[in-house]
Amino acid sequence: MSLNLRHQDGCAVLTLDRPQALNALSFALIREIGAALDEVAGSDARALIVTGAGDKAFCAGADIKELQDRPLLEQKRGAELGQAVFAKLDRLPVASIALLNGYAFGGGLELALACNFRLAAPNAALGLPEIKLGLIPGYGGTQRLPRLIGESRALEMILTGRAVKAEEALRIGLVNRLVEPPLLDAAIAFAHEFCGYGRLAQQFAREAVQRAAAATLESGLRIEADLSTLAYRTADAEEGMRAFVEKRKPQFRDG
Ligand code: DAK
Repeated sequence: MSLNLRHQDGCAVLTLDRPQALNALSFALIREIGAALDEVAGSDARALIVTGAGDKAFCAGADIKELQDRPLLEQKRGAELGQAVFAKLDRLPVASIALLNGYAFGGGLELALACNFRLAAPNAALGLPEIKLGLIPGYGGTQRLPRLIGESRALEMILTGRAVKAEEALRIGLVNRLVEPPLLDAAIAFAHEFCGYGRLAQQFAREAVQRAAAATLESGLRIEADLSTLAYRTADAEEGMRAFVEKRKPQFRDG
């Protein structure tokens, strides 16, 4: 196994564990990530944190040694596998946080982009260096990066392969926050900012926001009207509003 899944303080913590290869994504590791995400989906975790073993890298990208000399059809299947596994993060019942503890390059950054949030350690460096190998991103980078930081900035990163350090990543909206060691504690504290609210309301909110990218404003507003009405029908909403009126802390039960 090149992956480690454990639970801590209500969070599932998924650690890419190939530090000798800077946690590079072999196809076997991508499959393991897929299986682990299924496990997280079925667990009672309230958030997912994805990080890399060691203090040097979150993930240095696709395993370049493995990528060489493969038939085109196999390459296409590989891209589809990576895309499908990373897309599982969109459908996960809980929000996901990429804890970038060093290099986040190529497929590693694409994995982080598929998470809902990104936290950057002081030594984080984020980039899509595929162009330097004669390649272009294949695990969602050309689609998710422009949605996050805009077309022009995304193209600059993709065409130059330039790595962006933590401060710049924060400034351009590529990461949500900078975090200091102990990094996992910082990520768990971030998760706890939303973990205590009802899971259903969080799922509806994530779905409404995720669908904004593909929808016209008109159809997006309809989706929001439907999902906000559905949220209103939950026991958690009833409890939340009653607790406000009774001036007490709500007890959400995910119902
Ligand atoms: N793959 C395999 N091994 C890697 C690796 C990688 N991506 N990155 C690092 N390593 C290995 C190194 O080979 C070295 O192993 P040994 O030589 O000791 O056996 C070990 O990790 C330590 O690395 P370095 O000695 O290079 O460490 P440094 O601190 O000097 O440099 C670095 C760190 C991150 C700057 C450097 O390692 C580096 O530039 N790494 C490569 C970054 C990169 O180019 N990543 C891949 C981008 S391409 C697809 C289409 C496209 C893609 C995928 C699929 N399909 C159509 C299926 C593209 C994906 C990408 O991610």
